[in-house]
Amino acid sequence: MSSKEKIINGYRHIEYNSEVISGDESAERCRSFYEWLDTRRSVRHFSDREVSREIIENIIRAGGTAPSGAHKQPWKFCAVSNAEMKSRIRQAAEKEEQENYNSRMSERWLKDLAPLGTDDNKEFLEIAPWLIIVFKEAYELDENNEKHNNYYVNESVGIACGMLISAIHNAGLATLTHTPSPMNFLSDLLDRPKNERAYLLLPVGYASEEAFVPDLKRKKLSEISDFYE
Ligand code: IYR
Repeated sequence: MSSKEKIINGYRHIEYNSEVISGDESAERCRSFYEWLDTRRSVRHFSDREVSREIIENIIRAGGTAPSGAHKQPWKFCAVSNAEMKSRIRQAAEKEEQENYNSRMSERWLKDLAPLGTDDNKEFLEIAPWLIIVFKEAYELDENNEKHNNYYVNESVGIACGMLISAIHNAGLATLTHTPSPMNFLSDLLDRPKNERAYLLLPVGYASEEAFVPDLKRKKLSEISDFYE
């Protein structure tokens, strides 16, 4: 519990009590955090083993800690475990993906995807015990039903999804970022309000005992960074 407070622009601010740790401790923590994050992979082979609602709730809470433009928290996480609903989502997603793989995607795109081994079969949408569909809230309505656009919505929701994915990994669970395109069928199937747009679909569950992932390599530090010291 923080004790000190301050009023800024008429609003209460509370003291931020950051943990004070040594440089060595920081170095050790971020090395081991990176090594742990590096074990995460996008998984497409799931077990149907049950995952409790409590686990999903805390994963969503973790996603909801993300920073957002003007603290509008412009996200909604829809968690689906209902088998009938999952099956409807699979059917609609596969319909779009068939179009994508057979005509909408360019030759180059298909070539780039070849190493991942993806196709229009989205069996995982029924096998994984949960689907989390993330919606972004493009705008909010005030008391007079007037629209006000949210700020930096894509950035905010993207960050929240990153935190959600880390929380899923932390729970010993697997996921992948599935983006059936176009995704508006999700708004219809889940009967979402008009200010929400589907952003990302994440199947969540335990990886199946025999799960395979492509043998991909991440870019090296020197390829993903430039330092200006
Ligand atoms: N949405 C399709 C295709 C796809 C596109 C990209 I870019 C990927 O990295 C992976 C798949 C699908 O989910 O199969």
